[in-house]
This record gives sequence, structure tokens and C-alpha cells, in this order.
Amino acid sequence: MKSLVILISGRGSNMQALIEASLPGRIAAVISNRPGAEGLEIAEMRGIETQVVDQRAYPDRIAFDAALAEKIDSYQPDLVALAGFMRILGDIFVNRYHGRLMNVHPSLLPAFPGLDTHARALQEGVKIHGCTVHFVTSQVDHGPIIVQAAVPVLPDDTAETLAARVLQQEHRIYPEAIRWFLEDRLQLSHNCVEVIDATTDGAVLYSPGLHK
Ligand code: NHR
Ligand code: GAR
Repeated sequence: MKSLVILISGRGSNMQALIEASLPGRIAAVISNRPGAEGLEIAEMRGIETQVVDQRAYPDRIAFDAALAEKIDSYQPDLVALAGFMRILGDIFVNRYHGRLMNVHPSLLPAFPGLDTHARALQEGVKIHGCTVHFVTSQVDHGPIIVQAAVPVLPDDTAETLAARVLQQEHRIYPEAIRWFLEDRLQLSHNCVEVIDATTDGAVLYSPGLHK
């Protein structure tokens, strides 16, 4: 059976969605770069091994990345999943896990890479927003896209209400993407990912709606 390591920094709701998805793989460990991450307790309650690699204990990014990689490699995972992981990873780290490092990002990439995506989406007045699961490359938030989900932006939305609507979809698509990986159904070529035997109903989302 394949295994994965999940990297978190905070709340851990995406991690929790992965735990609850009964994936066809073993969650070998949850690792946080922040000692107080709420997600660590959730993982422990589920009997999953947790580790902290505290970024403040290392003099620079390269040293932190090396310590994190060493901790990850002690579990020999097939996949490393970033789930609300808030620290940019350097080239050496990213290349080491090429094709087996995933992230869920709260926007429809390539729109709104980086932080504060929901506030920026509202600022730009987009009518459709969403989330993206992608393979991680050294160009932050620009790696090959695996799956996306779109939600409408509603007239009274705040960054918080919009984030909550997007987060529900993150919790759907991230377990799905990881399931595909564990089932060997993802084919990565150049910058494109093909999902073998994916279904699509061709549904269209309008926002705002076209009819009264
Ligand atoms: N690393 C690489 N190389 N490539 C990606 O695509 C990455 C990555 C590390 C994290 C997640 C990403 C997101 O989904 C992610 C993707 C943190 C920052 C950031 O600016 C940007 C993107 C993402 C995560 N972090 C600050 C830093 O200096 C710290 C911010 C903080 O601590 O609050 O590392 O959005
Ligand atoms: C999620 O929306 C995730 O996409 C986003 O932070 C939230 C973490 O929630 N990730 C980033 O912004 C990465 N920079 P969670 O800890 O409850 O999964």
C-alpha cells in the first residue's frame, strides 16, 4: 500500500478531510513547521504520528528545508501533501519530490497565486472563484494542475464567507486528487496532468445567473 506524509502549518481542516476520506493509502505522519498548529491535535486524536520541524530552529531556508526533508524521508512516503502549509520550499526540496509533492491552493490558478487570495478576488471583482490542486514546482503556485473546483462570488461576500465556500470544495477535490495519485491514475507530461478515466458532466457555472 502506498503512503503519504501531510505537511501543515495551522488549522488542518484539509488534513482532516484527507484523514476522513479513507484513502487507499496510509497516512504515515503529519508534520508541522509550527509547534502550535491546531491540526497536530486532530491528527494525534486519530492516532496518526505527528512531528514538528520548527522553522525558527534553523538559521536559513536551506537548513530548514533539509531538516524537513530528512524527517519526511524517515517515513519513505510515496506522496507528500501540503495542506495549508505556509512556508515556501526551495528548489532542492522541490526537486527531491518531483512528481510526488502536491498542494491545494485557494484560487483558480493561475489567477491569484500567493497569499490573501479571497480578499484579492473580491478586490478584482471576479464572479467565479475556487481552488486548485497542483503538483508543486519551484515556481510557487505554478505547478501542473490536477483538478479545480469553481464557486460563485456572491454580492454580499466577505473574504471570510468566500473562503468558507471555497474551503468546502478544497475538502472535496483534495482527497479526490490524492486518491487518483494513489491509484496511479495521474500522468504528468510537461506542464499538463492527465487523469486516467476521469468522468466529467460538462456542467457550466454562470455567475451571476443568466435568468430571473
Ligand atoms: N513551495 C514551492 N516551491 N512551490 C509551491 O508551489 C509552494 C511552495 C510552498 C507552499 C503553498 C502556497 C499556497 O497554496 C505552497 C506552494 C506560502 C506562501 C508564502 O508566501 C506562498 C504560497 C504558498 C504558501 N509564505 C511565506 C514565506 O516566506 C510565509 C507566510 C507566512 O508564514 O504566513 O515562506 O498558497
Ligand atoms: C486552505 O484554504 C488552504 O488552501 C490555504 O490555507 C487554508 C488552510 O486551511 N493554503 C494556503 O493559503 C497556502 N498558502 P486548513 O489548515 O484548515 O487546511
